[in-house]
Amino acid sequence: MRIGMSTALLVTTLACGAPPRASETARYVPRRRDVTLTTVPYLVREMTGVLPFLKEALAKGGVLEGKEVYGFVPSSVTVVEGDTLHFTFINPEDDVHAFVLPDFAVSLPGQSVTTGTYVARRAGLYRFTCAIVSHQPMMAGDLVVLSPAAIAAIAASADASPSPAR
Ligand SMILES: [Cu+2]
Repeated sequence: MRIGMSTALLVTTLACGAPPRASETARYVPRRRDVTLTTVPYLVREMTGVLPFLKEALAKGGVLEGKEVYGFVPSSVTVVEGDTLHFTFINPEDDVHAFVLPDFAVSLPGQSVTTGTYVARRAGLYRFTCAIVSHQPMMAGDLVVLSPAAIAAIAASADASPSPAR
């Protein structure tokens, strides 16, 4: 949902605004972004006592056979090209997870806090996933790396908005 709203805003802004001038795109200075992601169990074996339907769902022939549903919270992260992300990964329970981007991977042992640094070098939409096969494809999210030009267009659009009536 958050991605959809951000994308809609970006598309609307880009469609309505004039192209950013070179001086505007040069204004963005990449910065440090502190991002904390927590691995969260949603539909897992330990919850069969609370959610009785899970026993059948997780059993052989069930809709979650061989799988468990975990998520990353938050499941989307938005930054700007050139930013340096300082990740803190919190894995509060005993299953091992991993955080994997196309060019970055961190193992997340159970009951641990793990840190990692990543530079968002190119604008784009990147999927992050957990490397544990039984957690795929559900345990995933999106890293949105905006271009400096997109940031300039959004800022220009905000500047051009009429002031609220008094
Ligand atoms: Cu996982």
